[in-house]
Amino acid sequence: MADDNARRANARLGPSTRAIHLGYDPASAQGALTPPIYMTSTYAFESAEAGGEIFRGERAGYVYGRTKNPTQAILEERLASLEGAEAALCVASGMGAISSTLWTLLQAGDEVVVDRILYGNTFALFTKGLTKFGITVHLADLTDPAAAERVMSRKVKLVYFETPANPNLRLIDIAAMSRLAHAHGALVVVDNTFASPILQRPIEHGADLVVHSATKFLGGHGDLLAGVVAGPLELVKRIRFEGLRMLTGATISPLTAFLVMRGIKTLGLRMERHSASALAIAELLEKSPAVASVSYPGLKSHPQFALAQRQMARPGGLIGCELKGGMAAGLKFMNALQLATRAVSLGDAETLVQHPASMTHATYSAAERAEHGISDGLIRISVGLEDVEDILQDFAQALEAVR
Ligand code: 3LM
Repeated sequence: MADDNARRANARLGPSTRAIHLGYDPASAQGALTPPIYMTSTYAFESAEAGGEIFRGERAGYVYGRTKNPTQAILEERLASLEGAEAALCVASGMGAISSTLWTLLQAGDEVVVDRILYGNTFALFTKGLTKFGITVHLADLTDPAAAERVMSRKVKLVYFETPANPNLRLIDIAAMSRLAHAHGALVVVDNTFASPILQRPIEHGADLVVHSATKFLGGHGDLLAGVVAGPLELVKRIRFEGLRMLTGATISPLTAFLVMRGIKTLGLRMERHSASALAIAELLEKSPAVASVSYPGLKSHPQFALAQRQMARPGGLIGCELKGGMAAGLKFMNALQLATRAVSLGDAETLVQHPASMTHATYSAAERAEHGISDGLIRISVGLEDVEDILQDFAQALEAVR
C-alpha cells in the first residue's frame, strides 16, 4: 500500500526525476545508490510449493532470466512511466522489440498497414520476414490520410510507423492515424526511437504500443544494443511470455539494462542539447548553396512544421540533408568531415553522419533507392553533444569542400 502511494506520488514528478528515482529504494539493497546488477540466469525457490505458486502466477517472483530480471524490472518501470504506459518490456535490441511485438500480435491471414519510410531492417522484417508466414503487408504513405484510408479494412490488425521517420525525418500525425486505425479495429504501433519519450509520447496521442531502439537516445552513449516495447499491461505481458520467451528469446543482459538505466538519467538534458545544436546546424545547412533541401522538424521550411509543434516538445537531434551534387557530392562531403564521425546509428554523444546511398543502401540499385525515398545526395546527421561551435565549423568546412 505504502508502495502504491509512493508510486502515485512519483507519477506526478517530472520525467527526469522519474528517470532517476522511480522504482528503487536504496534501503532494499544495503543503501547502494545505484541499483545492483543481478547477474543471474536462474532463481532459487524457497520450497517446492513456493516454486509452484510462482510458476502459476499466484505469487510474485522470478523463475528464469529469459523473461525478466530485477535490474531490468526497475528500468522497465522507469521507461513505462516516461512513455505514459502501463507497462514496458526491455529486450536485447530494437529489432528484438519489434519482432517480439509483431510475432505476438499477428498470425497467418492477418493484414498490416505500414508506412513506406521505415528503418531498413524493420522494412525487411515486414516485407521479407512476415510475408513468409502468411501475413499481407500493405505499404502506404501514412502522411496522407486518404492513402491510409484506401488500404484500411477490417482484416488489418495493426498499423505501424515511425515518426520522425528514418532516414528522411517526415512526420506522421499519431492522433489522426490512431483514430483511423481504431475505427477499423486495428492496433497502432509507433517506433519512437528518433524522438524519445522526452520529446514525444505516442500513447498520449492515441497509439497503443510504442517501440524503441534503446541503442540510440535512451542508451545515449553508443556502447550497447537494447530495445523497448511499452503499452497496456495485458499486451506487454503477452509480448513478454509469447514473443520474448517463446518466439525470439531476445533477452536483454542485466548489465545492459543497468547501462540503459544510467543513460536515461541524463535523457532530458541530452535531448535539450541535441535539439538546440541540431537547430543551429540545420540553419547552417539551409543557408549553404551546396544544399538542395534540409528536412528538420524545427525548421519552418519542414512541410509538417505545424504538426511538429503539436506533437513534439522539441525537434530532436536528427537532420536529413539533400546535397545538390548527388552521389559525388555525398562522397566528397563525407570524406571532408574531420570532427563528425562517418557511421551508422544515432543518438550518441558523438555527431554521426551517414550517407545512405554509399552506406546503408549501397546494395540497392539507383531505382530501388528512389523507390525508398533515398536520393543519392541524402545525408543523415545525428547531432551529438560536442560544443556546437565545433560541429558548426566542421560542417561549414565540409560544405565548402563540395561547392
Ligand atoms: C540506423 N537504426 O543507423 P537496433 N528502429 C529505428 C532504428 O533507427 C533502428 C532500429 C529500430 C540504425 C542502426 S543500421 C546498420 C544501424 C527507427 C536502428 C533497430 O536493433 O537496436 O539496432 O534497432 O538507422
